[in-house]
Amino acid sequence: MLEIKGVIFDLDGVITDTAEFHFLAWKQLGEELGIPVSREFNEHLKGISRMESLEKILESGDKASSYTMDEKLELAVRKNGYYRQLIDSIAPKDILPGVEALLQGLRQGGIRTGLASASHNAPFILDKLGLLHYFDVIVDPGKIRSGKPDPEIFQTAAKMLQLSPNTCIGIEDAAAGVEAINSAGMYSVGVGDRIILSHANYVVESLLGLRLQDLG
Ligand code: B16
Ligand code: MG
Repeated sequence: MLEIKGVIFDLDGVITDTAEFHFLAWKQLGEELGIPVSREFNEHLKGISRMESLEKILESGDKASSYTMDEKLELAVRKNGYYRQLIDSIAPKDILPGVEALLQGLRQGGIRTGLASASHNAPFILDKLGLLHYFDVIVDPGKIRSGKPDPEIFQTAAKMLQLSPNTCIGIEDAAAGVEAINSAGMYSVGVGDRIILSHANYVVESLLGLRLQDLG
Protein backbone atom coordinates (compact mmCIF):
# COMPACT_ATOMS: atom_id res chain seq x y z
CA MET A 1 0.00 0.00 0.00
CA LEU A 2 1.10 3.58 -0.71
CA GLU A 3 2.22 5.83 2.13
CA ILE A 4 -0.26 8.65 1.52
CA LYS A 5 0.40 11.99 3.19
CA GLY A 6 -1.49 14.29 0.85
CA VAL A 7 -4.38 14.25 -1.60
CA ILE A 8 -4.55 16.91 -4.32
CA PHE A 9 -7.88 17.47 -6.02
CA ASP A 10 -8.95 18.92 -9.32
CA LEU A 11 -12.21 20.89 -8.97
CA ASP A 12 -14.36 20.90 -12.09
CA GLY A 13 -15.56 17.36 -12.78
CA VAL A 14 -14.18 15.95 -9.51
CA ILE A 15 -15.76 18.00 -6.72
CA THR A 16 -18.65 19.53 -8.68
CA ASP A 17 -19.76 19.47 -12.29
CA THR A 18 -19.39 22.95 -13.73
CA ALA A 19 -18.63 21.77 -17.30
CA GLU A 20 -22.23 22.48 -18.36
CA PHE A 21 -21.98 26.07 -17.09
CA HIS A 22 -18.65 26.61 -18.88
CA PHE A 23 -20.35 25.25 -22.01
CA LEU A 24 -23.36 27.57 -21.77
CA ALA A 25 -21.12 30.60 -21.16
CA TRP A 26 -18.81 29.80 -24.12
CA LYS A 27 -21.86 29.08 -26.31
CA GLN A 28 -23.31 32.50 -25.50
CA LEU A 29 -20.00 34.21 -26.34
CA GLY A 30 -19.68 32.09 -29.49
CA GLU A 31 -23.13 33.21 -30.66
CA GLU A 32 -22.06 36.84 -30.25
CA LEU A 33 -18.91 36.18 -32.31
CA GLY A 34 -20.65 34.05 -34.96
CA ILE A 35 -18.80 30.88 -33.90
CA PRO A 36 -20.94 27.84 -33.01
CA VAL A 37 -19.76 26.02 -29.86
CA SER A 38 -21.13 22.48 -29.53
CA ARG A 39 -21.36 20.36 -26.40
CA GLU A 40 -18.95 17.94 -28.07
CA PHE A 41 -16.38 20.70 -28.69
CA ASN A 42 -16.70 21.71 -25.05
CA GLU A 43 -15.32 18.27 -24.07
CA HIS A 44 -11.92 19.42 -25.43
CA LEU A 45 -11.98 22.45 -23.12
CA LYS A 46 -12.11 20.45 -19.86
CA GLY A 47 -9.15 21.28 -17.63
CA ILE A 48 -7.89 23.87 -20.14
CA SER A 49 -7.38 27.48 -18.98
CA ARG A 50 -9.80 30.27 -19.90
CA MET A 51 -7.46 31.98 -22.40
CA GLU A 52 -6.44 28.68 -24.03
CA SER A 53 -10.12 27.74 -24.33
CA LEU A 54 -10.85 31.08 -26.01
CA GLU A 55 -7.96 30.51 -28.46
CA LYS A 56 -9.33 27.07 -29.35
CA ILE A 57 -12.81 28.50 -29.95
CA LEU A 58 -11.49 31.35 -32.13
CA GLU A 59 -9.37 28.85 -34.12
CA SER A 60 -12.41 26.62 -34.65
CA GLY A 61 -14.20 29.64 -36.20
CA ASP A 62 -11.13 30.67 -38.27
CA LYS A 63 -10.90 33.86 -36.24
CA ALA A 64 -7.65 33.31 -34.34
CA SER A 65 -6.07 36.45 -35.82
CA SER A 66 -9.22 38.61 -35.92
CA TYR A 67 -8.71 40.09 -32.44
CA THR A 68 -5.95 41.98 -30.63
CA MET A 69 -4.68 40.70 -27.26
CA ASP A 70 -6.71 43.41 -25.47
CA GLU A 71 -9.85 42.37 -27.33
CA LYS A 72 -9.23 38.71 -26.45
CA LEU A 73 -8.84 39.65 -22.79
CA GLU A 74 -12.16 41.50 -22.99
CA LEU A 75 -13.82 38.42 -24.56
CA ALA A 76 -12.46 36.20 -21.75
CA VAL A 77 -13.77 38.65 -19.12
CA ARG A 78 -17.16 38.68 -20.88
CA LYS A 79 -17.33 34.86 -20.87
CA ASN A 80 -16.42 34.82 -17.18
CA GLY A 81 -19.27 37.26 -16.48
CA TYR A 82 -21.77 34.84 -18.06
CA TYR A 83 -20.17 31.94 -16.16
CA ARG A 84 -20.33 33.79 -12.81
CA GLN A 85 -24.04 34.47 -13.33
CA LEU A 86 -24.62 30.75 -13.96
CA ILE A 87 -22.60 29.52 -10.96
CA ASP A 88 -24.15 32.02 -8.59
CA SER A 89 -26.78 29.45 -7.60
CA ILE A 90 -24.29 26.62 -6.86
CA ALA A 91 -24.94 25.12 -3.42
CA PRO A 92 -23.93 22.07 -1.30
CA LYS A 93 -26.52 19.96 -3.20
CA ASP A 94 -24.16 20.25 -6.21
CA ILE A 95 -21.26 18.43 -4.52
CA LEU A 96 -20.55 15.22 -6.46
CA PRO A 97 -21.23 11.86 -4.70
CA GLY A 98 -18.62 10.69 -2.19
CA VAL A 99 -16.64 13.95 -2.11
CA GLU A 100 -17.57 15.23 1.31
CA ALA A 101 -17.20 11.82 3.00
CA LEU A 102 -13.73 11.48 1.46
CA LEU A 103 -12.70 14.96 2.64
CA GLN A 104 -13.97 14.18 6.15
CA GLY A 105 -12.05 10.88 6.17
CA LEU A 106 -8.85 12.64 5.08
CA ARG A 107 -9.24 15.22 7.86
CA GLN A 108 -9.79 12.49 10.45
CA GLY A 109 -6.79 10.54 9.15
CA GLY A 110 -4.49 13.59 9.32
CA ILE A 111 -3.92 13.53 5.55
CA ARG A 112 -3.24 16.96 4.04
CA THR A 113 -5.35 18.29 1.19
CA GLY A 114 -4.74 20.61 -1.73
CA LEU A 115 -6.59 21.99 -4.73
CA ALA A 116 -4.96 22.07 -8.19
CA SER A 117 -7.63 23.60 -10.41
CA ALA A 118 -7.08 25.69 -13.53
CA SER A 119 -10.11 27.75 -12.50
CA HIS A 120 -9.72 31.26 -11.08
CA ASN A 121 -13.24 30.80 -9.71
CA ALA A 122 -12.26 27.79 -7.57
CA PRO A 123 -12.20 29.52 -4.13
CA PHE A 124 -15.61 31.12 -4.87
CA ILE A 125 -17.07 27.73 -5.88
CA LEU A 126 -15.60 25.87 -2.87
CA ASP A 127 -17.06 28.55 -0.61
CA LYS A 128 -20.51 28.20 -2.23
CA LEU A 129 -20.31 24.41 -1.76
CA GLY A 130 -19.34 24.84 1.91
CA LEU A 131 -16.08 22.90 1.35
CA LEU A 132 -13.46 25.65 1.61
CA HIS A 133 -12.48 24.70 5.18
CA TYR A 134 -11.44 21.17 4.10
CA PHE A 135 -8.50 22.47 2.02
CA ASP A 136 -5.07 23.16 3.49
CA VAL A 137 -3.81 24.80 0.29
CA ILE A 138 -5.27 26.13 -2.97
CA VAL A 139 -2.91 26.80 -5.87
CA ASP A 140 -3.41 30.18 -7.53
CA PRO A 141 -3.64 29.31 -11.26
CA GLY A 142 -2.56 32.88 -12.07
CA LYS A 143 0.91 31.95 -10.81
CA ILE A 144 1.24 28.83 -12.96
CA ARG A 145 3.19 29.28 -16.21
CA SER A 146 2.24 26.00 -17.93
CA GLY A 147 -1.24 24.51 -17.67
CA LYS A 148 -2.20 20.82 -17.54
CA PRO A 149 -0.86 18.42 -18.94
CA ASP A 150 2.27 20.13 -17.56
CA PRO A 151 2.85 18.90 -13.98
CA GLU A 152 3.53 22.42 -12.60
CA ILE A 153 0.17 22.94 -10.84
CA PHE A 154 0.36 19.56 -9.02
CA GLN A 155 4.04 20.05 -8.15
CA THR A 156 3.21 23.48 -6.75
CA ALA A 157 0.42 22.03 -4.59
CA ALA A 158 2.81 19.40 -3.15
CA LYS A 159 5.41 22.08 -2.46
CA MET A 160 2.81 24.24 -0.67
CA LEU A 161 1.87 21.19 1.44
CA GLN A 162 5.59 20.58 2.08
CA LEU A 163 5.21 17.01 0.85
CA SER A 164 7.21 14.95 -1.57
CA PRO A 165 5.14 14.15 -4.73
CA ASN A 166 5.61 10.39 -4.23
CA THR A 167 3.60 10.59 -1.01
CA CYS A 168 0.69 12.37 -2.76
CA ILE A 169 -2.30 11.23 -4.74
CA GLY A 170 -3.81 13.44 -7.46
CA ILE A 171 -7.47 13.13 -8.43
CA GLU A 172 -8.63 14.23 -11.90
CA ASP A 173 -11.50 13.82 -14.38
CA ALA A 174 -9.60 14.97 -17.50
CA ALA A 175 -6.95 13.06 -19.48
CA ALA A 176 -4.70 16.16 -19.51
CA GLY A 177 -4.97 16.30 -15.72
CA VAL A 178 -4.06 12.61 -15.28
CA GLU A 179 -1.00 13.21 -17.44
CA ALA A 180 -0.05 16.18 -15.26
CA ILE A 181 -0.33 14.05 -12.08
CA ASN A 182 1.74 11.21 -13.58
CA SER A 183 4.47 13.60 -14.76
CA ALA A 184 4.53 15.17 -11.29
CA GLY A 185 5.50 11.74 -9.91
CA MET A 186 2.26 11.25 -7.97
CA TYR A 187 -0.19 8.36 -7.88
CA SER A 188 -3.10 9.23 -10.20
CA VAL A 189 -6.76 8.54 -9.57
CA GLY A 190 -9.13 9.16 -12.49
CA VAL A 191 -12.83 9.82 -11.89
CA GLY A 192 -15.04 8.89 -14.83
CA ASP A 193 -14.57 7.05 -18.10
CA ARG A 194 -12.07 4.15 -17.98
CA ILE A 195 -11.11 4.57 -21.65
CA ILE A 196 -10.56 8.35 -21.53
CA LEU A 197 -8.61 7.96 -18.26
CA SER A 198 -6.66 4.85 -19.27
CA HIS A 199 -3.34 6.38 -18.16
CA ALA A 200 -4.46 6.74 -14.54
CA ASN A 201 -3.04 4.36 -11.91
CA TYR A 202 -6.57 3.74 -10.63
CA VAL A 203 -10.00 4.67 -12.05
CA VAL A 204 -13.32 5.01 -10.22
CA GLU A 205 -16.73 5.88 -11.63
CA SER A 206 -17.31 8.33 -8.80
CA LEU A 207 -15.55 9.15 -5.54
CA LEU A 208 -18.15 6.99 -3.77
CA GLY A 209 -16.06 4.09 -5.04
CA LEU A 210 -12.70 5.30 -3.68
CA ARG A 211 -11.15 3.58 -0.67
CA LEU A 212 -7.61 4.78 0.02
CA GLN A 213 -6.63 1.35 1.34
CA ASP A 214 -7.22 -0.14 -2.16
CA LEU A 215 -4.58 2.06 -3.79
CA GLY A 216 -0.98 1.14 -4.56
P1 B16 B 1 -12.08 29.67 -15.09
P2 B16 B 1 -10.40 22.29 -13.46
C1 B16 B 1 -10.95 24.09 -15.38
O1 B16 B 1 -11.10 23.60 -14.07
C2 B16 B 1 -12.15 23.75 -16.25
O2 B16 B 1 -12.22 22.34 -16.45
C3 B16 B 1 -12.00 24.42 -17.60
O3 B16 B 1 -13.11 24.13 -18.43
C4 B16 B 1 -11.90 25.95 -17.37
O4 B16 B 1 -11.70 26.64 -18.61
C5 B16 B 1 -10.71 26.24 -16.44
O5 B16 B 1 -10.89 25.53 -15.23
C6 B16 B 1 -10.58 27.73 -16.12
O6 B16 B 1 -11.70 28.13 -15.40
O7 B16 B 1 -12.53 30.27 -16.40
O8 B16 B 1 -13.17 29.53 -14.07
O9 B16 B 1 -10.84 30.33 -14.55
O10 B16 B 1 -10.98 21.12 -14.18
O11 B16 B 1 -8.90 22.46 -13.65
O12 B16 B 1 -10.83 22.36 -12.02
MG1 MG C 1 -11.47 18.87 -14.17
